[in-house]
Amino acid sequence: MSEVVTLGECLVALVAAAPGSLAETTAFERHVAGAEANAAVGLARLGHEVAYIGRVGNDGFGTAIVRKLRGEGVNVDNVVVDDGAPTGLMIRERRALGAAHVLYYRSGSAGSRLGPADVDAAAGSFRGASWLHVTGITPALSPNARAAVERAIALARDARLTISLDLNLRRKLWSEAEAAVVFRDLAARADVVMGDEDEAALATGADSSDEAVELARALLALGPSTVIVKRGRSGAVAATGDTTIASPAMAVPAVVDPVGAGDAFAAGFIAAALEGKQLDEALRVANACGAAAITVVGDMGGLPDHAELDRLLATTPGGDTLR
Ligand code: KDG
Repeated sequence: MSEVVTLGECLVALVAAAPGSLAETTAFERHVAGAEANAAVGLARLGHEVAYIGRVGNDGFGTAIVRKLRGEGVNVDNVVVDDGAPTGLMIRERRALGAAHVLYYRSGSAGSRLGPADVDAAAGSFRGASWLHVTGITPALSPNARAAVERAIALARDARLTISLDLNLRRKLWSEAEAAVVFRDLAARADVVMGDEDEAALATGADSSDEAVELARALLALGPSTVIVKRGRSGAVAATGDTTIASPAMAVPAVVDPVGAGDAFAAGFIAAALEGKQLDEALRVANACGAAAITVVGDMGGLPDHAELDRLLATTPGGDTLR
């Protein structure tokens, strides 16, 4: 039986083997990626049972994804191998300076064909689980993928699961105006909402230059009971009820690959919450997982297990209650 259920599109990421522009890159490493799959693997490494719902193509990349997730201990009973579409692909530069370009080859992919019937077929996974994790990427993929997220939230509500939403705005997939409507709608039905300052501002209509505490308060007003505003190198701010907590980021000597930090953060937060940790401690765990993720190339390579997490936590300070 799984504690956590998640769903989304798991992709193959071809990541440049060395920093530089895509135009000059000739060698790529093949990684498995996808926000929810990253979070699933992060949770599995921390000892939690996770069920992943999704679709892959009937091709070598799809096989690689299923083998990777299964090998990490994620339950893949509800990953459908779709004969009608290829596995989605993304290609990523690595940059020593500035933002790295990402190309998506995922329009019409197997993962984007996820639908409510796939979630219904996995209904058994919701019974006995404690947590559903969704992101703002899946509803951007297609109307049926958005309906799958809606269906998962409905099943989770019926089964009294805690629902977390990581906003994860992807401007290549939809417009900010489209995303804002869906973010607000999903946030109203989630218990925990997390996002960076831009995403929080988009969802709430606030200004992204507002203080993180104000952004957190604005997110809370959308309906969730706990919210987290992620601030990269400045750590994270969480709010629940009248309490607001700031937690510093863990210092990382060199950022090797920043992609996947948010998913590692989500995995750490959910794991800590499932283990009964208080909000300040859950933030500390989440920040440590996010830091670990960016020290390794690829989204999943740096996700820590419990032993590594404990070593990292031994070196990090706690957070401050702001009010
Ligand atoms: O959070 C990391 C993800 O961005 C990456 O793995 C791919 O899911 C992905 C996306 O849509 O960008």
